[in-house]
Amino acid sequence: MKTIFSPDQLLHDPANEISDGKLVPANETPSRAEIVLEHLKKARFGEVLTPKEFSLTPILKVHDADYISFLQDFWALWQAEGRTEKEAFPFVWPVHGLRHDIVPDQIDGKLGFYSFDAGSPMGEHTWMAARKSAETALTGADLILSGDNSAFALCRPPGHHAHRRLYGGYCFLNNAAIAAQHLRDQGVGKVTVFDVDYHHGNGTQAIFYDRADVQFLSIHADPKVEFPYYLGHANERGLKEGAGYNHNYPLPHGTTWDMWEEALEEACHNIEKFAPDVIVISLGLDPFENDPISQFKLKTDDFTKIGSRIARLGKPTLFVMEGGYAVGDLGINCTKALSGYLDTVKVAS
Ligand code: Q9C
Ligand code: ZN
Repeated sequence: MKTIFSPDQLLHDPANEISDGKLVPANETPSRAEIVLEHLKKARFGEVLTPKEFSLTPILKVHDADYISFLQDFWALWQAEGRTEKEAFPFVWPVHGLRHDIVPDQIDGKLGFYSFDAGSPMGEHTWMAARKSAETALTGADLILSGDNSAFALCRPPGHHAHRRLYGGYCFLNNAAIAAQHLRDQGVGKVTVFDVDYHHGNGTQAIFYDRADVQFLSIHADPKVEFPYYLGHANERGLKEGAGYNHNYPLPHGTTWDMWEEALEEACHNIEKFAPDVIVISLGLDPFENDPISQFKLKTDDFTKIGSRIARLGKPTLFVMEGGYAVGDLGINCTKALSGYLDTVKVAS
C-alpha cells in the first residue's frame, strides 16, 4: 500500500486552541503526521509519494468558491486589519435568526460566517497545508483509479468536519469528500465513505446528504454529549434521492471494543447492501483509549481488527487520515489499522 504525504502539510502549525474557557496547546499538530510517517517507514510499509498538483477544480466540486477565496485571502485580510496574533479565532456566528445571506467584508465577520466553532486555529499557512492535504487525498484517489487496490492518504490537517462553506473541528477542506467526489467524476459508479473517527463526520454527511451515489456511514460518540453536538444522530438517514443512504451509529462515552464492533458489523452489513465500487475510510484514530480529547476505550489491537474487517468488504479502499491526538501512540495505531487491512487482503487473495 502506498502512502501519500507532502511536507507542506506541516506548515499549518497552531500553537494554541480554545478549549474549556481558555487557550490550551493545540491538539492538531504537525507531529501527528510526522510520527505516523516515521512508523510507516520503520514498518517498511511501502512507498511514500508526494502528492500531485491539482487545479482547484476538484476542490470546488465540494466547496463553495467564496469559501475557498476566504481561505486563500484570510491571512492578507487578517494582516490588513493590523492583527499581530499568529492565529485567528471567530467569536460571532450567523445562527438562528441572524442573516447569513450577506457576507461581511470585515475579517471577524468573515471568520464567523465561514466557521461553526472557535476551536480551529487559522494561521498564515493554513490554506497551503489544507490544500496539500486535499491533494494528498486526491492523489490517493488517483492511485485507486489507476488500479491500486488500496492507498493511504496521510492527510493533515484533517477534513471530515468541514462543510461546503464551513471550517471547524480542526478541518478546513473535506479531504475524504473531495476524494469521493473525484472518484465519482472520474467514472466510479458508487462510493461509500465510512467514517470511524471518534467524532461524527458532520461535514461529509452534509455534503452527500441528498445523494444516492455516495453512501455515508459514521461510528462516533453520541452528539448529545460530544462535539460536534448538532449533527450525528441515528435518525439522520438522508434527504430526497439520498434518503436511506446515510447511517449514523452514535455510541456512549466509555464505549469499548464489544459495543464498537456491533456498530461496525451493522455498518459493514449496510455497505455490503449498497455494494460500492470504491470505499473511502475516514480513518480517525481517536477512538483510542488514551486519546486526550476522546472517551472511547479502543485498544491498539482493536485497530488491527478494524482494518481486517474493512478488508473483508473486498473493495478497493482509500484510507484518509482524520483525527487522533494521542501522539505517542498514533504511529502504532495507524500502522496496525493499515496492516490489519493488508494482512487480511493477502490471506484472501
Ligand atoms: N476540549 C477531529 O478529530 N474540539 N476533530 C475539542 C476539546 C473539537 C476533533 C475540544 C474536536 C475536533 C478531526
Ligand atoms: Zn475526531
